[in-house]
Amino acid sequence: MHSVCSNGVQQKGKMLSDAQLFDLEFEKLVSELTEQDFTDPVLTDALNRLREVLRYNAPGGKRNRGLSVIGSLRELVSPSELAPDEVHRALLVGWCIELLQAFFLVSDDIMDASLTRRGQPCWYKKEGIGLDAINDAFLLEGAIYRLLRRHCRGQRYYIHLLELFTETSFQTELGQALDLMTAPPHKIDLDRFTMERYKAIVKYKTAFYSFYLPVADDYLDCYGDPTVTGKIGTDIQDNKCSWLVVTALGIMTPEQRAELEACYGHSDAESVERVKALYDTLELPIRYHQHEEESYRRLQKLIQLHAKNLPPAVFLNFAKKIYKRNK
Ligand code: DMA
Ligand code: MG
Ligand code: MG
Ligand code: MG
Repeated sequence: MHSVCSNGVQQKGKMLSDAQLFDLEFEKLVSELTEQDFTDPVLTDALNRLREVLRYNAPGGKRNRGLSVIGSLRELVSPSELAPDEVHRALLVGWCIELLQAFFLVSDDIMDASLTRRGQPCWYKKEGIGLDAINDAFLLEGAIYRLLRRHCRGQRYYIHLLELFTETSFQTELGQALDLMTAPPHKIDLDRFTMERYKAIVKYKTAFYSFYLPVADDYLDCYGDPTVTGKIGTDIQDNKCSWLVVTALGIMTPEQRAELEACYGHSDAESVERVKALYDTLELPIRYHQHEEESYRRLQKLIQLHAKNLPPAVFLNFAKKIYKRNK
């Protein structure tokens, strides 16, 4: 029997935190998807592949998005009114968000020609995987809807939940399209990099699906420590319209612009270093931290203003996790 407590569930006499419950749920979901759903023996190899794809790509992140579902539920419903199966569904929906994230990341790393993710080689970079990873990304996406169907079909919010996932996916895909078309390889045109375009990209490619404080992502692409972030940045090489380059363009001299023109979007180490040196001269790390603080203050005000019927913690808890993050 499970009995629900304020910040965890008692299981076999042991108190488990939400994070621990979340991890246990993953193992259940993997066996459900790979052992119970299809029993036709001709599918064994495909299901083994699915298991491998799930295990390599879904866990291993910060799990901010996934854990925020159960976290928000606990802000909204008092412990005595929270049924164990509601807790279970919140964990499950949390994993569906992590699967959506995994689906986007597997594809994103192919498109961005990235090398590492979460401290290990990107999935498509693994021996023998390559572009077959495209279908693996589809498997991750498909897994979301099988799980939602199995566990939430009987809920009155089922259709809304499905629409939330499909709408958010589409918004993210539009954001990825903008991100990619603003960064055509070998066609360096700094005039494309405007603050307006930058904001549209981050709003669609990340904010919708993860409440991201926009820009933290871009800063870490250049200044993050790969041993901490688990990924090596590629924005400069990929000619990306990032917060750093857009901000730099707004404050640089014509001479500095000519220098940027000559080395942005090139993948050799010397060009990348020249761009970074330019960023340092323009004191972008300091400007970024000022911007981050301002954004956080603005966010807190907005939350107070608009979170009328909901506990502000639902929004604030997430913002707190990514404010001043280095990962
Ligand atoms: C990634 O944007 C967006 C999605 C939807 C995965 P990005 O390429 O800037 O992410 P990262 O820097 O983690 O590769
Ligand atoms: Mg990327
Ligand atoms: Mg990308
Ligand atoms: Mg990025």
